[in-house]
Order: sequence, then structure tokens, then C-alpha cells
Amino acid sequence: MSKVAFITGATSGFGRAAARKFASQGWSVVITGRREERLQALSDELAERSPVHYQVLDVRNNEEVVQMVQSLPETFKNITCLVNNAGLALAPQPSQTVDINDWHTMIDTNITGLVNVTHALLPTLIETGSGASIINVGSIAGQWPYPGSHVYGASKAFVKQFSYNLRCDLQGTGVRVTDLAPGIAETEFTLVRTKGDQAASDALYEGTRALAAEDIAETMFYLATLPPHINVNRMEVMPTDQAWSPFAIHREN
Ligand code: NDP
Ligand code: 8X3
Repeated sequence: MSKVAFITGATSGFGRAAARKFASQGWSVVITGRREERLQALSDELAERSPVHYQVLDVRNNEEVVQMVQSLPETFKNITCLVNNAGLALAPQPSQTVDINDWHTMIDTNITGLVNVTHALLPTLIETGSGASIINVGSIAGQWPYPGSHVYGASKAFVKQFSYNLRCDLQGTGVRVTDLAPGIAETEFTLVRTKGDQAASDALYEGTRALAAEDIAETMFYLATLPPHINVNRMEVMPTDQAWSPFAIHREN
């Protein structure tokens, strides 16, 4: 029987590219997200190559998550790789000007959603044991501060520490955990962050070579298929065109 990857946020960006990558390598894939028509289209595309199961899922809703995991079809129940990818940034403005609801949405999705799915899938991952992996999509924003990152970066710092802490508890089970932390990547991420400002999204990616969703999908597949005794704790991946800036100094006048 083929290995099964369970991917959250598979309707776009990294998640969709990951579904394509795993399916192309003969894995069965469980694809989830909130936009059903996109799941249906991806499912139709992938079904030609590999077994696929799709389910509309809002990761923020723990009841929905538990129910979905419990009702997985028999051939998709034994998960080898969880790609905890669903997430978003909102409100790239200074903290003092943001709508509190945007902060709550990021916490509910990037933190609560990620722990909901992890908790529901831990039993099957532990049952799989050696070779199983959890790939938590963090961000460079979880490591490096920048203006307008506020709760987004903090939520990704949570992903990093949660990943490390999970490793401690899972020692001896064979289940690996990685905090995969990408830098700038061209997906729908900035469109979501700016609430639909296509010009702002285009401007961000213009004239530089950002990571593509497929680059991160390759990395995910690499992590999931390393020999079972290897655990990459954290992998930070930036495009060559991205680096750090000097500290900002405020001056009077
Ligand atoms: P996209 O906006 O292209 O994809 C985000 C995915 O998350 C979509 O499939 C969306 O599906 C899903 N999602 C959002 N909210 C929910 C929810 N409540 N329940 C279920 N699914 C949800 O962005 P990316 O592919 O770039 O982002 C994927 C991950 O990568 C995120 O965690 C992001 O923080 C992280 N990241 C992105 C970087 C970048 O520069 N692009 C860099 C570093 C990290 P739907 O709307 O259908 O529910
Ligand atoms: C997304 C990458 O640099 O916009 O996590 O924070 S960045």
C-alpha cells in the first residue's frame, strides 16, 4: 500500500504544490482546505496518478478536524507524513493600527489550527512509527523580527518551539518533526495578507527571484523521504536574492 501524506492548505501555494509532488512520487494524498471547488479540481488532476481523498476543512474548528480524521477512508487512515501548512498573515501595518480580529485570525489559524490537526493525527503517526514525519510550516518571520510582522511572526515562533517540544515527547516513537521555515515565496500569501491588493502583491515579487511553491514542495518531499534515523529539526530556506538588513535606528531630526 502507498504511503499517505495529509496536507493542510492544499488549495493554493505550498500545499497544492506539495500535493502534486507527493502524488507524482506515488504517495496517496489527503488534501484539505476551505475552498471546495479548488480541492475538487486538484483531486481530479491528481487522481490520474495517485489515490486522493479531499475534504473541506477549516483547521480552526477542532470538532471538524476530529470528525474528519475519524472518518478518513480505510486506505487513507495510516498517515506517514503530516504537512501542517495551512496558515496566513494579515495586516502588514504597525501593531498600533491593526484590527484585533486580524490578530485573532492568525492565532486561530497558525497556532490553534496547527495544534488541532497535530493532536488529531498523533495516534496514527505514532502507529506508523519509523519513517513518519510532521512537517510544520514555520517562517523566517518566526526567527527574525521585522516591522508589520507582529502576531504573524510570533505565531511562527510558536510553530518553531512547538516543533522542538514535540520532538522531546515523540522521542522513541520514530516520528520526526521539522520546523520548515521559508523566506519570501511567490504564492497567494501576499494577496491574502493585503486583503486582495494584487498590485501590492505584484510589486513585492517584481524584479527579484522569490522562492516558488514548487521549491518548498521539493523540500517537504526531501524531508519526508530522508532515511528514518535522520530528523532535521529546523530548515530555513531563503531565495538567494533575500538577506538581512541593518538594524533600524531612530534619530531626532
Ligand atoms: P497561500 O495563501 O497560497 O496558501 C495558504 C493555504 O492555507 C491555502 O490553501 C488556504 O486554503 C489555507 N488556509 C488558510 N486558512 C485556513 C483555514 N482556516 N483552514 C484551512 N486552511 C486554511 O500561501 P502559502 O502557500 O504561501 O502559505 C502556506 C504556509 O506557508 C502558511 O503557513 C504561510 O504562513 C507559510 N509561509 C509562506 C511564505 C511565503 O512567502 N509565501 C513564507 C514562509 C511561510 P483555503 O483558503 O482554501 O482554506
Ligand atoms: C512569510 C515570509 O518574509 O513575509 O512567512 O515573513 S515573510
